[in-house]
Formats: sequence, C-alpha cells, structure tokens
Amino acid sequence: MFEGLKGKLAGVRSRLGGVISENAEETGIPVEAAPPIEAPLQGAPVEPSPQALPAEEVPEPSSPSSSDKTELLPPEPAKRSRPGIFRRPKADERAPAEPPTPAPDAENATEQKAGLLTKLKVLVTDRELILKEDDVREVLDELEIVLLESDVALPVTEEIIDHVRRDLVGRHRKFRESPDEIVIETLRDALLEVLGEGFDLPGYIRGHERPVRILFTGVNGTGKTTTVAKVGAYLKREGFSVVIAAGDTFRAGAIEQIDIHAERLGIRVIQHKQGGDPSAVIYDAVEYARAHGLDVVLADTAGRFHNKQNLMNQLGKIRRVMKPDLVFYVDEAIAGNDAVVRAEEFDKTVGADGIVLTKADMDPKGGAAISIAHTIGKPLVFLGTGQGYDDLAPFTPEGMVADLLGTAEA
Ligand SMILES: Nc1nc2c(ncn2[C@@H]2O[C@H](COP(=O)(O)OP(=O)(O)O)[C@@H](O)[C@H]2O)c(=O)[nH]1
Ligand SMILES: [Mg+2]
Repeated sequence: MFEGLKGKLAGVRSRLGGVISENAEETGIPVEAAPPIEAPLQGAPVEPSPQALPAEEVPEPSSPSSSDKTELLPPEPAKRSRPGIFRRPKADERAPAEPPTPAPDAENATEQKAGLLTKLKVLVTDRELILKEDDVREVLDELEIVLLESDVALPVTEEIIDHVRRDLVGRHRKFRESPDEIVIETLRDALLEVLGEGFDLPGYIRGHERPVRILFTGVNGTGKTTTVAKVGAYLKREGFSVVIAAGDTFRAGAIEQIDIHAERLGIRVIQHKQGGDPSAVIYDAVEYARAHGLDVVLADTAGRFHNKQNLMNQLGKIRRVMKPDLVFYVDEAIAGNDAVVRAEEFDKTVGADGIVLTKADMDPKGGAAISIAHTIGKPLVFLGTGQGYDDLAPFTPEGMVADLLGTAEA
C-alpha cells in the first residue's frame, strides 16, 4: 500500500535529517570525560550542557588528553563553518576548503579512528539546533510537491507543511536522539494531526442498542457490495451476529452477488426481486434482526438509479425507513482527490458518519486516505486492502503513520 508515497517520504526524511545534521552544533562533552549522565526520558528536561552552567559548575573532565581538550571547548559561532564529521559541508564550503589528504599510515588511521570515536560520543551526548526558515525551505518545498503529487488535498498538504515548519523552525532545541528520530517525530505529529481519530466499530456496536443499522452507499463499482461482505465477516469474527440486506435492487446480478458472498460467509441475506423498492428490503432486514435478536444489519445499496435526483430520492427514503445508526460512504482510494471531492459532496447532500476507502492495495499514492477524514470531518473507518474477505483493515491513524514512515513493527 502507498508504496510510491512511502518511497518519496523516505527521500524527504533523509534530506530533512541532513538539514538538521548540517545545522546542529555539538555542545556535549565526551562521555568518558563527563560525570555519568542519564539519558533523559522523552519530554524530560534535558541535562544542562557545560556552557549553559555558570563557569564553576562546569564539570571537570577527569583526565582529558590534549586532543580531547580541543573537543571540549564549547563551540564558538565561528565553528559553525568548520566542516564536522556529521555536518555535511554547505555547498559553498565543499571541495576547495579541503586539500587532498595523503594516504594515512597505520598509526594515523588509528588516531583518526580514536578521534572519530570521541566525536561520536560527543554527538550522542548533546546537540543544539536552531533552524531558520531558509534552512528548511527547499526540503519543505520538496515535501509539498511529494504530498501534492500523491494526491493529498491542497489544504491538508498545507497543514502538514505548516505543522512541520512550526515544529522545526525558530525553536531552540537541544537533542540527543538522531536527526532522523527528530524528523520521524515531526512527520508523525504532522500526519496524526490530519488523519483524525479512526472509528472503533466493534466498540460502537457494544455500546449501542441492537440491532445496529449500517447503510453502505457510494459510487458504482467502488466496492460497496464487497465491503458489505468483508465487514460482515469482520463483525462475525468479532463475535457479533449479522444480517445483510440486498439493497441493490437496481443492477442486474447484484442480489446474486451478495447472496454468493453471504453464503460463503454463513451470513443470512434478506432479498427481494430485482427492481423492487430497496427501502422495503432493508426494512425487512431490520425487522428480521429485531425478531432474531441479531446485533447488526448491513445494508447494501445501488450506486446508480436512473439519474442522480432519483438516487437521492431513493437514499432519502431508505434513510427515513431504515433510520440507520451509521451511514458509511464507500469510495476507492485509487480515485485520489476525486474520492475526497465526491465524499465531501455526498456528506453535504445525504450525510455520512464514516468513510470506507477500498482498493488501498492498488493505490501507490495514499492521498485520499490521508486527506479524506480531515477534509470531511468524518472518520475513515476501514481500508479495503484486496479482494479476499479478510482484506479489510480497520483504519488507525497510528497504523497508517507507522506504515508511511516505515516504523511499523515487523
Ligand atoms: N483490489 C481490490 N479490489 C476490490 C476491493 N474492494 C472491492 N474490490 C473489487 O472491486 C470490484 C467492484 O466491487 P463491488 O463490490 O461489486 O462494487 P460496488 O459496485 O460498489 O458494489 C470487484 O471486482 C471487487 O472485487 C479492494 O479493497 N481491493
Ligand atoms: Mg454493489
């Protein structure tokens, strides 16, 4: 899922990490020379660095070698231009500054290695960072293009960029983690801000009077009927009893299609003849569920009906007769921003309580999944992830972010 976006985000991530490395100043003291410093818990106040303390409180290194001493000096502003080991030289200081170094002899190599180790220890101790707007402009422009290319809606893209900028620019921060960890944290927060809360359907059903009535609507061919079957299978696995209403009485073969799915899944289907009134079938299914003490009614519907007005009238009637507890708008992730626009229009005219995006398995971009909840203000409930009955993933913002940033546990 979302492979294209994941790859592009990985690129942005490493460049943003590079910007942080370039601008970070070493402020720590070598671990061996320092009094033991406990790594602070996340969010805990950071140990003050030597130069933050009054002179007499600066911890004395126990036995610094002369080369260590150089490392211990607090960085002066001029040092910023000294190419450090982890600080990539800025474009104007590359190449010419460094005369070609002769091949080191073995002794030299050992010394260099020791020096590198010392510096490594310095780097894990403390670093300071203040990023300016200019430092991040290029990489944020790149992130913006990546998101827009991935079909993330413009206002949502802007929010993500603003969040990252707010998080990184102009704030003086001390850190001990790696630049990549800072980048991941920032991107994670920015994405979580727009992804909404998700929706715990089993929890909703448990807390609700039965039968819970769920209506599935949306454009033809996006996967409504398949989704009704998958959700039925999922809820059965969660321990609920389910009945399906074959509410697409418009399309030839629709009743047979849901019937086949339901039979395979061992779920009862209430059906009328093709061409019948969908409200009547759905009403019967609700009555059936009441009479048999079932937990959930899942109503399939047609995505098309002679014309749009007619479809709206039908949906209006179904709403009045069925009194759904939840209306789920189904669309396909691969439609990208079109799916977001359609869902928004549907929500305004008919009203939706949640969104299902199908065919996420075929969507390299992920833009619809990222934008839809924030744009409409309704939760993304499920992602369809394939053609099998188990290919349905309850949407969780944390899961999506972990997937996008490659931080999900294997
Ligand atoms: N790859 C993939 N195909 C899906 C998914 N959901 C539905 N489909 C396919 O999309 C096509 C249309 O599905 P259908 O349920 O008939 O759509 P409806 O017209 O909205 O009821 C079928 O071939 C389904 O197998 C999904 O999550 N992933
Ligand atoms: Mg259908």
